[in-house]
Amino acid sequence: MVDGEAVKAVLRTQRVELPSWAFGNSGTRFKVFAQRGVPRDPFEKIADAAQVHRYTGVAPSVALHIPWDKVADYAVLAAAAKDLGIELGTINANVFQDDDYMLGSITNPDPRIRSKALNHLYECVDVMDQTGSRDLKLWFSDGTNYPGQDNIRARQDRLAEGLQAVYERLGENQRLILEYKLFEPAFYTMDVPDWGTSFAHCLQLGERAKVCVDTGHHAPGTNIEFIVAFLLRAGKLGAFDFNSRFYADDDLMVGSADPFQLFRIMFEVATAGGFAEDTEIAFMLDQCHNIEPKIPGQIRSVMNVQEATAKALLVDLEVLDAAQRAGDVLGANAVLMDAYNTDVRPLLADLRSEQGLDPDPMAAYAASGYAERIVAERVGGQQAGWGA
Ligand code: LRH
Ligand code: MN
Repeated sequence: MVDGEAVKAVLRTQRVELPSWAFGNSGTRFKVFAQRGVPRDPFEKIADAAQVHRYTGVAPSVALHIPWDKVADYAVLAAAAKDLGIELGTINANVFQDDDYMLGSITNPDPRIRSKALNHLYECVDVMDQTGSRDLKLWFSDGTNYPGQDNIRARQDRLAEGLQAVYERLGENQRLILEYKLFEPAFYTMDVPDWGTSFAHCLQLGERAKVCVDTGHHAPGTNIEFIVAFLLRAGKLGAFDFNSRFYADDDLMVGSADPFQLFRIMFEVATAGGFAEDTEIAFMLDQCHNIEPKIPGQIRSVMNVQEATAKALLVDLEVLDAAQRAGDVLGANAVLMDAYNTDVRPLLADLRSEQGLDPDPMAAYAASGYAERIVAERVGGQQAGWGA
């Protein structure tokens, strides 16, 4: 039997990083629904992120997106975060919202536009120097919509050149995290469409270049835990952008569409030692709460990550190993299903009580009055969003 205390000891060290943009308005091309009480600036976004950490105890950092979170002085924002008991995390670059990037950013045929995009990436490294962030996350919307529109190999040359230039600008304790995506906004080729392309570029760049697995960025039916196991074995899994989807890049709450898939992913992380206190993996959420309240949506998402992790840690590895060696297919599968079918909510409630937290974070937040307070206080001004 797996020792519940040992599982709790690992869960106590878990860290889930929140996306600042999840607290702003978001939507689809059809509509971005505004919600009352939404932050108007990065300071209000980190205040909301701090609420999630306050009630879950495992969300001590918030990722920023530049320029959505542009401020005059990032050291002031970092100090404000510290006062709220959290810290600023991954810096996300944005070379996907400028008219100049219609045909690409660092892969654009026009060298003037490539250097403009590169300058933004350098600016993001400067922000990291001010916030003390370790990771620069790069997702490129770059791609083409029609066969023949551009030379696929030439774009890879430009991509490699741009990535090399950014990599050389990083400090020795800083990392480049390259995120891939199968499609959207480009619909014929994306220049970083899959894990293999990101992996190959990261291998070429060096030790401090790692792959980001966004769970919404694969073709339907993709076995994401295989990708995770492969990247872990190669020491190239740098980060997750957790969310879930029924169809495309739906950015729904992690674990809401397919909790069994999340469990299978966390099982590969657990068996590769990825939940060690000094883990190199950044466990981030990348979600949009288009119609649901955003802070409770983030709290629920963090709890879904905790539940999947707890179930993964409950797998009896000794019994599993014996069954696998014996070729006992059903026996081995049953070991995993037993863990997955275990109700871990009492264990997590105990853990929270032991951490001095309310065992029910959703109820505790609802009872805090914070939601009503921000609706009353945040009147006027420009609500935060993607600015798309
Ligand atoms: C692209 C993406 C990327 C972010 C953006 C908010 O789909 O997953 O990680 O920059 O969403
Ligand atoms: Mn993402």
